[in-house]
Amino acid sequence: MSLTTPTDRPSLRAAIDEQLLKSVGVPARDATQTDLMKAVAEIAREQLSQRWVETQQADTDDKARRVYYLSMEFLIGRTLSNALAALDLTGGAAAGVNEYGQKFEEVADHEPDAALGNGGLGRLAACFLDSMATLGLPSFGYGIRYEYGMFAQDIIRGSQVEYPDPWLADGTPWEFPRADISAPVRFGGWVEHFGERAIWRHAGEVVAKAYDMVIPGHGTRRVSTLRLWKAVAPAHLDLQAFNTGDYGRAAQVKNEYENISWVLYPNDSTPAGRELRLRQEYFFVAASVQDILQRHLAEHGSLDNLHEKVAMHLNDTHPAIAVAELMRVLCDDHGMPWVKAWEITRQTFSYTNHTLMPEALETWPVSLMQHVLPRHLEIIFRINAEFLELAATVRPGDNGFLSRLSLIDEAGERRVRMAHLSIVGSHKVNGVSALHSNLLVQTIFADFAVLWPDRFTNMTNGVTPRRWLAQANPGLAGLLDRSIGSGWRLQLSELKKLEALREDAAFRAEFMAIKRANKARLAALVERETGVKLNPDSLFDVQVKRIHEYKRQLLNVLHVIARYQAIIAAPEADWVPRVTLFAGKAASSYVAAKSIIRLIHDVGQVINNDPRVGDRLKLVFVPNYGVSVAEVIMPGADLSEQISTAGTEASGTGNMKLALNGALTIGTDDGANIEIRENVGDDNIFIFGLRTPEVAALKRGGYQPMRLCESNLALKSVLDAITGGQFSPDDPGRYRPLVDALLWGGDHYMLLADYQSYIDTQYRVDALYQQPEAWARKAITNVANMGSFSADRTIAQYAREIWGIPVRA
Ligand code: 26V
Repeated sequence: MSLTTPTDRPSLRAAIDEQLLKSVGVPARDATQTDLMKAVAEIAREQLSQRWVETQQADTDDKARRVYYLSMEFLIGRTLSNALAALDLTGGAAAGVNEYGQKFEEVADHEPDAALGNGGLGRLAACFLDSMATLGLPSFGYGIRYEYGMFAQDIIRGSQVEYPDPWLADGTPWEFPRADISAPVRFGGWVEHFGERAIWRHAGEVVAKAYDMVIPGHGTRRVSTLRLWKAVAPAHLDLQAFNTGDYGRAAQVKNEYENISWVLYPNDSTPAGRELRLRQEYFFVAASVQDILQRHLAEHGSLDNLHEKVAMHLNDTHPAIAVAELMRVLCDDHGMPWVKAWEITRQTFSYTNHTLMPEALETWPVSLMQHVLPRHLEIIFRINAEFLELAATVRPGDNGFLSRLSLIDEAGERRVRMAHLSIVGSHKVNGVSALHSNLLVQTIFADFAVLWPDRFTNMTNGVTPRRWLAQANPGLAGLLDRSIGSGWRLQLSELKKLEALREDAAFRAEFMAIKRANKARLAALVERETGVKLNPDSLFDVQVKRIHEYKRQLLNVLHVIARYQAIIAAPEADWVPRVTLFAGKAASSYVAAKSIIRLIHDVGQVINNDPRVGDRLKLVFVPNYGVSVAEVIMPGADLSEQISTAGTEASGTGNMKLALNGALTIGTDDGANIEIRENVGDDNIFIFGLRTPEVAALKRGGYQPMRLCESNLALKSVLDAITGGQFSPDDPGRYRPLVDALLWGGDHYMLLADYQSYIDTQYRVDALYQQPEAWARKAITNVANMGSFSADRTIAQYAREIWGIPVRA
């Protein structure tokens, strides 16, 4: 099957006509762009359905070993273009749409993003599904069918405002409701014991209903399934209240159950919502485990070989309760002896950690767990008792060791440590970059690594080249197809062939012309969204990701202000025109992150409207960052900002998408930046700042940010401009807290320690940009060496080393 974009396919005009009538319900002559989008989607849907049926049939016939990826988040984005590409219908659909006098890109723009995730962890899950399907792995993703996804971000007078994201309001052509697949999920109540046997007398029950999204593989007819659960109140509950005529009460009861799948949790949440979060986690895990066991029993008739046929993967600790749930089902529902059930459970699960940040490590109060999941709490206590007994044999008498390992944190209110449950309940645990995996065993999981050194491993993240190159950057994809063939879509290491073309001046010119066109496309988006006009010949410097102090968007802003002051001081100098572009969302309760967004806008107002600056510097913030916005930004970037404090960014995947699209990285020695450097070579990346051990040493030795400020006049002048109200004349104290956190609050993420190194490096970036041929060579070198950052490589590694599933070469 050809994987190039076909231009010579027969138009799908007739099929679109038919779908407009059959599924959309409008005559062809009245069809809007949205109608056309839906009609084309229906054509793809039908073919996806065929492939899904074939795949399930084949896997059932083979009694295949399957992998189940349990994740609270799947940041899918749009589906149409990806589905058409996988089905080899891209050219035909575009031609068909053209016959209605419409452009395909505009039609496709009417599809809302499925934004069922916060950031990197959720997008990684989506890239992984694409790779699992493409590699043909018998696989399912399991998650929640949130009615409301990631909030939509608007900017009002410089500040973030959040709006709900009712992405399903107009229905979606991409889901297949499976009316016959549902699972009861129980909560609360108490436990009764009869000798060895425990019976959970639950207090409430909700039904999980399955909705499937079909994830097509590329270059194969095989697909993966994303099965999402919706919470529905049990029918008898509705009836009771209805029969008494109390409709208000009926609705209230229904809501109490159905709110479980209403809304995606933003990254940091309020205490009020925490119980609901725990219910969400258990809800989708319990439904998924039932579904998995049912499939297994239908094929094998016994649970004794579960671990031989089933791999369940925990995407962070959010689904960790699955360990206790599987134990409960095996022992309580199927009467399996504890020891045997534990062996099977441990062989079945594996766990990926995605962050070292202490505040993101999940723990649940024992009291809350007692209230919501009393039987699971008992099971966790028993797992813990047996685990600590074993640990005590390794270091007899070392109580510190035992209390650090315990699944229960006994300091203050007793809490269940979900990461500990995940480690104890899994046969493999991995981090997401080489550095991160090393830090895990040296720091937060060091005691576990003493017990089980072989349990810990690394799986460096990757991204799918189908979405992040073929779909997002058709210009570059076309050039690659013409120059090195189309094999890179399935074998990203083919990009290495670009190294030979790097010395070809005509190739470089074409490569940079495509970059220029992508920058113009991005500039058009920026103008539409913000009203600011950008010069596409400027250096486009982008930092796009969640807004968080550890990611140090504020350090980037300090550089922008320093540059602004330098331009004002020497307007005649040979400035490289630069655009600094930000995009990203702040958690709604994260005050400092929201303040950084506002600072970006306030500084942008001043700089963008200062006639002394002109095109030399622009600062823009693209609102409502998400998958679809990223698809426009990644191809239009010259410079990728990856400037987290060393040791804080587990991996980063935006760094990979940007480099794959020909951006050079300016970054710290952190996460996957390190592996990107190893691949592209030191001369093709700008690394600055303290390294992880230096960060740790400086912290130990007594870090004094104020000293750094006092000894650096330019830095002092930048901070003075902020605190003096230059960017907020109406409210000069607005950014006091941000600056105080640096000078007086200990500068937790060490912005000032890295400041001068960062500024110096930015000037090295300018110098390179002034040599367009040298820049082009380095940009091409970056693309050429991104082969190992394909999610296909990552998934093949998981399949072989963790899940034990055979993959083709
Ligand atoms: C924590 C919580 C806490 C409770 C409320 C909801 C919620 C949602 C997410 C998280 C943890 C987020 C962890 C995360 O996204 N880590 C990112 O994972 C990427 C994929 O491995 C990686 O590239 C990024 O470096 C890492 O920050």
